[in-house]
Amino acid sequence: MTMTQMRIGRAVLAAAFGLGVLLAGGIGSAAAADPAPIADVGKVEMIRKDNGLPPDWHQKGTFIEILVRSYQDSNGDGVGDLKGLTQRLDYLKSVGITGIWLMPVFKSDDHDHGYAVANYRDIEPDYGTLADFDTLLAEAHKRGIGIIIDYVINHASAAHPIFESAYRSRKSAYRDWFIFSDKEVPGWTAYSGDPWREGMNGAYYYAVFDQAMPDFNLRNPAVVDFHMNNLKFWLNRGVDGFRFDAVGVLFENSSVAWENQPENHVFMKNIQNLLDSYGNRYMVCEAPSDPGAFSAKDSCGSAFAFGIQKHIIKSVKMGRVMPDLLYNLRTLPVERMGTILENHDYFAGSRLFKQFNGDEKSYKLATATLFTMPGRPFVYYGEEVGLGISEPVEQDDQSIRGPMAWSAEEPSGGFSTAKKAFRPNVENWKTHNVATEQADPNSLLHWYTALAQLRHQEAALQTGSFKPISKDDDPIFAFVREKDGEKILVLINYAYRAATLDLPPEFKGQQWTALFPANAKLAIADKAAPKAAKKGKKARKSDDETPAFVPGTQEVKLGEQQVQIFKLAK
Ligand SMILES: [Ca+2]
Ligand SMILES: [Ca+2]
Repeated sequence: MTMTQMRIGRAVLAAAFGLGVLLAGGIGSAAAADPAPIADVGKVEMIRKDNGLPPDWHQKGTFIEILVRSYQDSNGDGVGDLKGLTQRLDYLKSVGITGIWLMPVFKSDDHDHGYAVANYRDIEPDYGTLADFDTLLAEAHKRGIGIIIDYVINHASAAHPIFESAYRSRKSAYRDWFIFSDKEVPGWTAYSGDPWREGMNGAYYYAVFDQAMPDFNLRNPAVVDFHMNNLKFWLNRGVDGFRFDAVGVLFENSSVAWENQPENHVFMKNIQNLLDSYGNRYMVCEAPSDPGAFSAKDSCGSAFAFGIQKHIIKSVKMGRVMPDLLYNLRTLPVERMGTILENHDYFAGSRLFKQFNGDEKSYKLATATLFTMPGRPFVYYGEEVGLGISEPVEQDDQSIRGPMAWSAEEPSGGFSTAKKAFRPNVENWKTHNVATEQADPNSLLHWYTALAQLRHQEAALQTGSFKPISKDDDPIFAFVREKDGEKILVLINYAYRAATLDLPPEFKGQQWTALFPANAKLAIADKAAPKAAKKGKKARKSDDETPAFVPGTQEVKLGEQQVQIFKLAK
């Protein structure tokens, strides 16, 4: 959730639902009528369903984040849908994808990103039906692909019937589902300013992101049940887990304690327990300001490793291993986390293609880092072909959510047959699309596919330990991943020139076989003596200290921006 998302949420809502009138308190008499039954309230019994995926499937492969609206239109209305996505599952499998994160697919009031949910138990009409969703899930499972769906706990759409009821009457059965105050609440400042919004009849309600997205009162057990029942609704259908939105702001205790509160972790642990009771499910949280804490076992168990993507990209741009990259890999539980290079929010960065100004060699170095370091890699749809920016758009974030480019065919690169899709084609759709890159063995798509498949096949790359050989500011990022006696050596030269790196003594005499590229040769040589070695300086044996020259020690050499991956021969 970002500021631009909030603004578009409000603008679209106000236009579509007359929310401006509602929020200005213009509707006073609506409470008299009996409300219609609300679709997503009520008990759901747990029905366990085996998803047929391998145990710990989510640790073994590569996820892709998909905005259904932008992926594939199946009926020519210019908007992506679930049937269209189902048609592309074979493609995703061919790239080596084993997990999909769907951005919100529930019925929503924003008709854009989907984070203003209007019904937690139905599909966004633009995307199709529950039956379409069930088909997508079954077809994904047939291909060994799991699907996790976005779920918003913190807030509903202001046009959700439960909030409309709560908003209009103090006597509403749902009044205590949200956070109201009968008087002004001074002294609060959140992301978009004062989170207390003026409601009807002198009341105020709490909405941390936007007036059109009121926060739930999660201290009310009925609200907890509401979410638990909705989660069961989807787990019963066979979804493989969830991506939870904005878990940093679930509970608020005061004007200086409204983010990352202890209650948030307890709440998320309860949800983790629910998923555990279904078995073989996976959940990952969005908590940009404290991802390590939310990755703990007593919290979400996994969260996105926000920050690391910037350190990877900066290392590539600077041509050396940034200290922050090594520091984060040392201090965060990255092996539990979801790792990314880009996503649907600008706060995580622009499209990679933009960040690297179309320089594919640099792009490939970042990708190689993502796929070989610990964590669960999450690719953002189109990242694998270098999808660029879509312009013009009304809000920044929409430009990084452009239509997927499948081919160079008019009108919209295979995304839709409509003359005008809901959003402009991305800037580089003619060159950076699936068909064009499938025909080019040096393309980004082939690079991604090879790395995703390598990671899928090597357990040490999935869940192995991580031991860096490089130190801060070295041009080459070198590390060893190890699991069950299998060792993989990763060498990534970030520098725009050939570079060398000292190797620890145990490399002497070891035999490494090439994994990537298949014809890679490990260029290890005895280290040449420095020309002006200080007299009398003793060689040090300990590799904890900066090594001085030791006769017979070795170094490895890589060409400019070269990537090599090896496996220790047995
Ligand atoms: Ca459509
Ligand atoms: Ca909240």
